[in-house]
Amino acid sequence: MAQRMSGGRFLAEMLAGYGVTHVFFVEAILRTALIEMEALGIRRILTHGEKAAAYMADGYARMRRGPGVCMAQSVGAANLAAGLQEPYLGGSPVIALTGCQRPIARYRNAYQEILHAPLYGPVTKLHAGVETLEQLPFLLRQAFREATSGAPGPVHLDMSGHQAQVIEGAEADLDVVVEPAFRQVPAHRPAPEAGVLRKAARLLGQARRPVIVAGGGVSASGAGAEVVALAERLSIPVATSLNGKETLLEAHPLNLGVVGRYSRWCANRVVAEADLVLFIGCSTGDLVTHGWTIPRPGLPVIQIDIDPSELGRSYPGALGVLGDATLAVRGLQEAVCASEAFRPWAEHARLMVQRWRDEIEPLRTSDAVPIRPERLCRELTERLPADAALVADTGFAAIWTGTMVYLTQPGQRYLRCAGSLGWALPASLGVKCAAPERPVVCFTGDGGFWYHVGELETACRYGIRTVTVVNNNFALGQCAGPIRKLYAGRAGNPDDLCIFSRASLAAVAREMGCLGIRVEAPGEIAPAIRRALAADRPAVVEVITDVSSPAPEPWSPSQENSRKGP
Ligand SMILES: Cc1ncc(C[n+]2csc(CCOP(=O)(O)OP(=O)(O)O)c2C)c(N)n1
Repeated sequence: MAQRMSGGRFLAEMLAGYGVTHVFFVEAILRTALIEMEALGIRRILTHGEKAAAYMADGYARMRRGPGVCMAQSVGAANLAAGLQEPYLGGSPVIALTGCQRPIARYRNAYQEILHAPLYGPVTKLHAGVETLEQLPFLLRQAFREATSGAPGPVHLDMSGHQAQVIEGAEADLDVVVEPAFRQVPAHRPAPEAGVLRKAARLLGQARRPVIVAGGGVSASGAGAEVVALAERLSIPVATSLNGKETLLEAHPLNLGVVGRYSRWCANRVVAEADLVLFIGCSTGDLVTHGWTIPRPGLPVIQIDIDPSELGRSYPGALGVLGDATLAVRGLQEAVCASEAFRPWAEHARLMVQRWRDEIEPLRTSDAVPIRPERLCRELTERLPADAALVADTGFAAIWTGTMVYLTQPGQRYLRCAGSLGWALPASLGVKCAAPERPVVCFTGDGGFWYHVGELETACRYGIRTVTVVNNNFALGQCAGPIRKLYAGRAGNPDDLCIFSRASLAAVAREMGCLGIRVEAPGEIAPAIRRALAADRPAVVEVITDVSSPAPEPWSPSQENSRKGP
């Protein structure tokens, strides 16, 4: 039944109806809607920048596997759009709401406004203008629908009035109709065609050295158990993308680890040796395939994906299985015959992983000062609670955590930056908002930490108790090596391009109200992490490491050093 209500009330009721518990924003936007939201129990998280608000909504969305909402007024729209690049690349259902000048003000030097469409086009699945309140019900539902359906991603609604006041201030007879399917990802679970599954089973049966590469689509679908069951049934080794790391536990004998450019050499070698690769919910971009060399072009490939446009994208001729990963893998399991044929191959792969483990063990147990990042990863592995979410920044932070922090418990989650340095700190706040009962640990370099350091004040203000572990080498570590190499023999100062001051990040954090601990010796890491996890406020553990401890280069089929710069 339609009811007379304001746009602000309608928006608040719809968000509550779709299960949104937090919104992330910078003033001044949708003020009356925010007041209505308070009455409905939605928490309003006021941030220190629109990009951070987008990252928080992104972390929130990835953790919940459901929509996250961020908002900005017109002049903040460009900052907010910048923050949508990350959820766009990460396939995260973020809904961005902005204000824009009324049509009569546009193209007349309207105060504080440029065109929004060109900013949002490349980073959203849907960008729509809301000129009248009557449009809002349709466009808001469409926003939830598009964000959560198929391959999830950000959407944007540009609402009339630079603070969206035209929409929220208007009144109309409105029905609060919520479509529950779009409260979470996946909104739908399309089943693959039986004939295609039979073909895939046949191809798999003809292989001698198959490998599974599991991506973020496995997590999004909740298909981890199905992937492990299929792998176990046939003894197929499993590599993952960084986003797919949650798929199986570290100790699983079929787990090869992360493959691609940010990877373990053992995973790269085994996937390169495979004679068939089964990608499951994996984007086949250059990061996971190490520049499309692993697997090599032309190798038989089967690809399971919910997005038809991904099937064959980088491996033309791939057998495409369109559908939800859980249903597709279950269907494939039913279509294959259990077999021992791949056992020797799986054993070969396991030994390769064991060799990698033996090789890095001395670094994981190193007592060196400055601390080795590998030792930090081991300490973090051992302290990570069974239900923790680990949120990792990009660059070395992704390599260290992706390859050397082990997930040992089925309840642990791993959420990693798709590539935007500085994402992890604000994203971890969003993750904690989505799962307040879980311990949330952010892992970042100091370069990443500095981006949004002010959000620690936000965390303190709202009591968002995250633990931030900073691998502090006082430098853009991933860049320092290549920059110094480029300078070799040339006069000048490479440090200008990549070295920071030795400011104490723990002290900066303390000033904002956090628990801040600086750690300089390996034996201090465990007690510091324990204290941080038990703290009654957000905590920062600053671990001093050495910029001359770079993360390992990826193994290439050509054995050439083919790592691209960050
Ligand atoms: C928005 C953005 N700008 C620049 C980069 C390039 N980049 C990748 S890693 C990196 C250095 C990271 O330094 P830090 O966070 O201190 O971590 P470390 O490498 O020292 O572990 C840079 C500048 C990026 N990925 N994203």
